Amino acid sequence: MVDWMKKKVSMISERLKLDPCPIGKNGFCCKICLMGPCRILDKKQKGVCGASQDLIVARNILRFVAGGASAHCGHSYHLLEYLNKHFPKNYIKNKAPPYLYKLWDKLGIIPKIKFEHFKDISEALHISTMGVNADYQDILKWCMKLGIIDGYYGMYLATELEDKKFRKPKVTSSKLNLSCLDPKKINIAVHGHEPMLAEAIIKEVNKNKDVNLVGVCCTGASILARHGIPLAANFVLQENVIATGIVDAMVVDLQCVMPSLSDLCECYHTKLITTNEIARIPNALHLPIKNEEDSRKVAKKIIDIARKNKKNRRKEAGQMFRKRVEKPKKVVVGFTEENIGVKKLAEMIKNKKIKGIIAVVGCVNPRVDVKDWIDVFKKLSKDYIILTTGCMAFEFGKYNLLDGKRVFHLGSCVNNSRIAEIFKKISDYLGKKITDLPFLVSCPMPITEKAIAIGFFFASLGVDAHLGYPFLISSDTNVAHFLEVVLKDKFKSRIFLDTDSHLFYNKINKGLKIHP
Ligand code: SF4
Ligand code: MSK
Repeated sequence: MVDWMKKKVSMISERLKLDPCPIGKNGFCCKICLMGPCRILDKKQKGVCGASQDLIVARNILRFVAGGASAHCGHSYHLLEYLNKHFPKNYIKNKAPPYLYKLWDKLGIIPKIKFEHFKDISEALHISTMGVNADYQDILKWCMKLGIIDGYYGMYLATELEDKKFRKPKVTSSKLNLSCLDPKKINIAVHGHEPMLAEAIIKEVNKNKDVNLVGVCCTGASILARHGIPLAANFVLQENVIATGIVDAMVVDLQCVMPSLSDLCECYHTKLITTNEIARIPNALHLPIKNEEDSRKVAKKIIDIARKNKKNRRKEAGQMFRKRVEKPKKVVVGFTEENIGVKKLAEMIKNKKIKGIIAVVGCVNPRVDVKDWIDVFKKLSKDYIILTTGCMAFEFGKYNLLDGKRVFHLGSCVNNSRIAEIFKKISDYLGKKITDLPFLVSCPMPITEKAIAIGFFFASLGVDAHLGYPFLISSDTNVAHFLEVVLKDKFKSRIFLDTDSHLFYNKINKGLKIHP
């Protein structure tokens, strides 16, 4: 970036100098009412209203999970509207293992009627306002309820609708990193999470040989899995896509789109285009889509805009790009619950050919050393099969590990439902409960609320969920103890924190079913 640009805009590496608040990071800050914010660092201390540290931590977690569940459920709801379909009836009952459905029903944590799940998300915000629910354990039970909602009405439903409409992925090879951009062609990047418009753009790009399409984040992971469209970047590298200077249009839908893209586009020639009614960004061109017909028209328009904009690239941009860009990474992608070979995996577990299956999911938090964690999972992949999605999957690709032999790419974040299906199918095949099998879900560096909601979903299935960044839990609270130990009573799973990758490795290497 040249000097005048640096004055105008900063990149994420600069902004990371802003330290995270050490109190908020552990969940000890309550700003739910205006007598606060109350910062409760001591177990004996109380907020102005009398709320304990445990209550404050639990309420903060619930609000986080509610945010995540609203995003995933919003995604599937947008798909239903786009496809002009209704909510399927008895969805959770039809999808969940019957013994789990019975348990959840007994605990009163499943919504039964359509739209009830949106009411539950709203109710979670209600119970965590000042002076409503003061029982931190009950609040954590609500987190499990929202986890179930996130899993089925969010991730499962979104994946199912996308598979039906846009086809189920097939195993294919592709490439990944910024080298997917082509200085000779018109470059369009699609970014966000809802792939409806991206699918329409693919069709148009196929008719325009001078256009090169790349993906970013989960919209990118989705079209990588379904069509082998190269993936340029994950969340943390999204700004770098624009900073190549050769992207003529960056098309964003929603979730995980940095507001800074607007500032960056002012410094480069890239046209920023927003495409979802609820996700507007200042200075971007807004072309919202509501249905397939809109998508077709907008896709054509975007190609025209990008074509006209190509002439505004800086002259030296192509040359600079060629000088700096590294070689593409080859990846094998497109695995699903149907083509991964569930029986083979089950037999490998039964015959002790592998110690188990670890799903490595979620974000890549720039505050954490990602290479360190990738090294740990690489070592673990000798004894375990690794399933991966979302931004973590991109990192496996970056380090040449997406080989489809020990490490399997299963798509975007909503495609975590494929992981749940694989666990369910293996347990059916072996005639065991999910919780009795050596499965683990690890989210070593969460960023978003969605990542935490995913953790609670897997815990509700009886799978242990590891988190590698503090995310509002500090290990010496009753809340952490409840999630790690008490949860086991009902759900036979635990949610635990391990921020040290080497300690994590030593623990996991001994076997997944060794609980504290
Ligand atoms: Fe403080 Fe209670 Fe208000 Fe939270 S709800 S800010 S703990 S007074
Ligand atoms: S995009 S949710 S930063 S994985 Fe799904 Fe990546 Fe996390 Fe967004």
